[in-house]
Amino acid sequence: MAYRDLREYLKRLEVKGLLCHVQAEVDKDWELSAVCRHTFRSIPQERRPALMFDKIKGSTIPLVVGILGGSREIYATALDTTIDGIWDVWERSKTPIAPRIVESGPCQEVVYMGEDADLEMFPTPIWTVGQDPGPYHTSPFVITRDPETGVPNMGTYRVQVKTAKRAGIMIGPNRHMNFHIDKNEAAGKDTEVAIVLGTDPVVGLTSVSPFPYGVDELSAAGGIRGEAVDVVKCKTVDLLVPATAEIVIEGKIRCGVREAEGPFGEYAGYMGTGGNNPLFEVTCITHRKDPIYQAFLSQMPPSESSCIKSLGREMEIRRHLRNHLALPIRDVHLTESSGAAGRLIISLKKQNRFQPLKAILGAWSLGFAIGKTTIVVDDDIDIRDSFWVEWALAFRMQPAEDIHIQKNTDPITLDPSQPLRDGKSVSPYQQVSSRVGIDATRKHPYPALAVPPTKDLNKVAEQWEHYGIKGVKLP
Ligand SMILES: Cc1cc2nc3c(=O)[nH]c(=O)nc-3n(C[C@H](O)[C@H](O)[C@H](O)COP(=O)(O)O)c2cc1C
Ligand SMILES: [Mn+2]
Repeated sequence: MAYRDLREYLKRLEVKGLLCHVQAEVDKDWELSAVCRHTFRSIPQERRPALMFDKIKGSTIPLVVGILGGSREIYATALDTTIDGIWDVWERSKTPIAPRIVESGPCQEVVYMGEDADLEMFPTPIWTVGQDPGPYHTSPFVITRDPETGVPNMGTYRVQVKTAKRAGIMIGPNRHMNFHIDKNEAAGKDTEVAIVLGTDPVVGLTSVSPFPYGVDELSAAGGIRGEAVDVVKCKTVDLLVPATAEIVIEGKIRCGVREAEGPFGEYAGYMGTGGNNPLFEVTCITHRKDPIYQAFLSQMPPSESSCIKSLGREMEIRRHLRNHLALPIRDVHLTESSGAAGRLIISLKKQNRFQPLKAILGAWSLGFAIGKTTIVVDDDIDIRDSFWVEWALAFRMQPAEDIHIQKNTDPITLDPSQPLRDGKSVSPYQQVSSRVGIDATRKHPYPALAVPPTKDLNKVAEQWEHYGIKGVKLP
């Protein structure tokens, strides 16, 4: 049974001991972000809890963060599975189930129209204090519709709350919402928008994951849940939103209007430049009684953003390499420190010498900018442990033969190492990057491993206590 809503899911996190309530009153304008940073920096991923701030200064609305991507365990719980089951559950997105329209839903229990619709009524935090221009929604599920086909799209794009009525949205190049804005603007029209905050967890996971253009993320979510997402009609725009959402902000992107937005502390760990970006004007706000506000932690890795992105993208890459290119892939990993973008590691059970390069080029051919450094290793290497990846790089790779550099590739737009042009930084639309692929697989028969015989290791493990060496966790 799929989770009905955010609340049911939070209960499950609590039962599993994965949600920590912060009962002290916290100031969202400086303190909250620092509490999150310490939590993510100091608690290793395997033990990191999601956080629920019960008392935000000046607000009656609690805030949850880390609830989708605080850790892999949390992500698996969101999908109602185990870490090993994530792949199979995610595969269900390939058999979508269309949303089911219902007459009414709790997301519209409280309605604010016109002047009463105030974007500043929520405890929206300031994330990089002193550098972000103001509060940002980091976990908006932004729904728009293709004006030609009528197919909806949902994606997560940062939203800067500017005033009670206006917000800025940063939509990267090739993001699907841009196609809708472009088509509407060509016809001189505004773009209707619904910003959804706080839903059943699968909806959020599909909002941040790359599906091909034309796939309705709410249908993909239905497929994963094994049950349609119930949706209701918005009050002021012609869009459908999850009926059990905590908060829905309805409004319009003004045709042809662009305004300063950002800068914003980004997932690469640096300030991302702002720019002239679309302007959103609110027409209506609806929410549940006693709503819960959801945010994603981004900025410096490790973050919720990099954990979420790594899992969604790893699955897409793995699917492509295995299912389309028939490569014997064991595992695919986008590292947390690279913000699940810059560094891609692939392990495979090599059958011939062409497969590592094929895996590298196959991953690069996907439409999202990942793997500026892509490393392929044999299937005996644990690619989630950087120690063993470095071991493979040290002893299974010869630079003159095994490094492949590709120029003129699409960029990771928030990567500050982009070369300057005429001494100036280049806009995301004009950046051109390059990539390196490293084949760190064995190219010929290798000497035996220099470790004690397995039978001796096993025997010693069996009688380990007898040696009195404490603090060792044997495999
Ligand atoms: C925490 C988080 C924040 C994100 N912020 C943005 C953003 O501000 N702008 C953007 O274009 N993409 C952002 N993304 C990536 C998009 O959500 C992602 O690429 C998604 O697939 C976009 O949907 P679309 O493919 O339907 O356009 C963010 C992802 C995460 C996990
Ligand atoms: Mn999409």
